[in-house]
Amino acid sequence: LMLESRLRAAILEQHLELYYQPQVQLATGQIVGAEALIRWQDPVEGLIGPNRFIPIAEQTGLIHDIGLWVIQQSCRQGVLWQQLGLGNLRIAVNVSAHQFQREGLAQHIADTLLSTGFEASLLELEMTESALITQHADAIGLLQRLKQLGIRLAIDDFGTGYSSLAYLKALPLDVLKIDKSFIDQLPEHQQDAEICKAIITLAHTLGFEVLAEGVEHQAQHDFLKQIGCDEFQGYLFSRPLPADDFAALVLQGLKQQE
Ligand code: G
Ligand code: G
Ligand code: MN
Ligand code: NA
Repeated sequence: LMLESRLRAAILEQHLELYYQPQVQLATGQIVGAEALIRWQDPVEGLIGPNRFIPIAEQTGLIHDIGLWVIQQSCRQGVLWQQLGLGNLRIAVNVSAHQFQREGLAQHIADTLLSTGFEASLLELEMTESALITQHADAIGLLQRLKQLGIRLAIDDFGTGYSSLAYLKALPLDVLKIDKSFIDQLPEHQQDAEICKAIITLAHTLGFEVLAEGVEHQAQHDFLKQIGCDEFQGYLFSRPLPADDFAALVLQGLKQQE
């Protein structure tokens, strides 16, 4: 309860902040987008991570206001980066199951795209398979409505939840994000290596892209590139960064290409 009232205050006092982790194309090494990851900058405690306050936000319903803010802030940031010459960067936003249960998410996203001028095709929603499928009676209908806005849809932590092949076939997805647990022991772990290859083949067959999460070592990177994974993110390339640091990293990359 203490944390709940402090979280309410943090929202009002604008102490929530988005960090951005680069998403990198394996074939070219270029930054093609970012995952937005929320942080709470407490004046006393310092940086508080989402694992501590998102569950409370979900229990109290504060997740709805926070979630809308995350989407709006991401779109604003994307437009700002375009104006700064960073190019057409995609921004991926995490959406919790609770946000799907309330009407109006699609409408809010449509309104936000319009008011910010951010291109729909550059906004990506990340959701976990379990959240989507067990929490929503008409997951396919909801995703179709979101897809009609022109945004991209990604399954987060792929491989750890409950999605059936029938669902994968029916859902209008763009990206599967392979969970870090399958990446950790690459390339030595024979089963994980085969699982990653199988996910990539399956995803490409269905017309989805694949992003590997939590890549920390060069050998993981090289293996994923070799087996045709499209993108990766992880500490090997960069931790999640404050917006200005992210922009500096992208500009540095663009300079090196010249
Ligand atoms: O950065 P990391 O510690 O950054 O994130 C921890 C967890 O918090 C992850 O599971 C991530 O998906 C979740 N998370 C980060 N930002 C958000 C957000 O804006 N909304 C929701 N619902 N979850 C988030
Ligand atoms: O659940 P989700 O995939 O949205 O959250 C990703 C989480 O993983 C975030 O907390 C993010 O900060 C963290 N993360 C990103 N890259 C790495 C990595 O290379 N190693 C580890 N240990 N965590 C990472
Ligand atoms: Mn995520
Ligand atoms: Na994930």
